[in-house]
This record gives sequence, structure tokens and C-alpha cells, in this order.
Amino acid sequence: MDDAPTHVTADGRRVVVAAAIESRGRLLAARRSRPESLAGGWELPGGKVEPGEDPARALVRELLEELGVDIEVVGAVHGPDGGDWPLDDRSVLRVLRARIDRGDPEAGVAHDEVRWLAPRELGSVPWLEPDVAPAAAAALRIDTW
Ligand code: 9L3
Ligand code: MG
Repeated sequence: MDDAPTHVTADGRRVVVAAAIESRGRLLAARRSRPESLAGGWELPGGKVEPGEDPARALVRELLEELGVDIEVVGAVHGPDGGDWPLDDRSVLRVLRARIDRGDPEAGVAHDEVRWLAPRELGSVPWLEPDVAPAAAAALRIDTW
């Protein structure tokens, strides 16, 4: 029997991983610079899981590629049904809690700004629509992290 694929859900949607990273009571947010349709929108940074790739491993790779930091995945921020968050017809957002082991996040190939937002500052940036709810859920938990 083949192992179940890691980059798609049981119902065939692509898994996009995103990082909820807290430091000193603030949540890391990054402003996308591409593609043009998403540019200017703020997100929990991450990207698509590649075929055969473990989702946590994919998040480590994305954060190193995009923001130059080494992270460690320490948990998850579960969505409405106890799992993934809705993204679009073809994909879901899987939000993983992580901490930075090395480096300071810096905008690079995918973003043009990064910010550490206090929970009450979450509304000060225009989030990508699918990130609004998971970012709020992540921020709600900051006190207990
Ligand atoms: N996406 C939405 N919110 C996020 C992330 C990391 C990604 N927090 C969406 C944007 C793209 C798709 O998922 O349409 C794939 O993301 P990427 O590989 O372009 O970062
Ligand atoms: Mg990305």
C-alpha cells in the first residue's frame, strides 16, 4: 500500500503551509510582493508543500528561502473543523506554530516588508482574506504561548 501523499488533502486539495511565529508577544506578518494580484497583502509566511515533502519540513524550507530564518515547528493553529483553514477551491491553508532558531526575518524574494504585530495591531495591515481568521486565532493564543 502506498503512503498517503503529504502535499494534498484526502479530498485532493493542495496543502499550503503558513507560519504562526510569536516573539515577545507579537506575531510575525509579511507583506507579499508577488504575484501582482496578491502584492500588498499581508500573510503568515509560507508556501506550497511539494510532492513527497513533509508539511513541517516544507515550512522550514519556505521560511529559509523567503525570510532567511531557521525555524522549528512546535505545533499548529487549528481551523474551524479542527484542522486546515479554507484557502480556495483547490487548496487549504495549514497553519503551523513555529519559533525562530536562527536569524532575523528579512523581506527577500517574496515580500517587501515584515512586521511584528501585537495582537491589538492585527487590524492595522490589510491581510490576505484567507489569513484574517488564522492570524486572529494565532494572536488570541499569544498570551498562552
Ligand atoms: N497563500 C495564502 N496565505 C498564506 C500563504 C503562505 C499562501 N499565508 C496563498 C497565496 C498563493 C498560494 O497560497 O495563492 C501559494 O502560496 P505561495 O507559494 O505563493 O506563497
Ligand atoms: Mg510563499
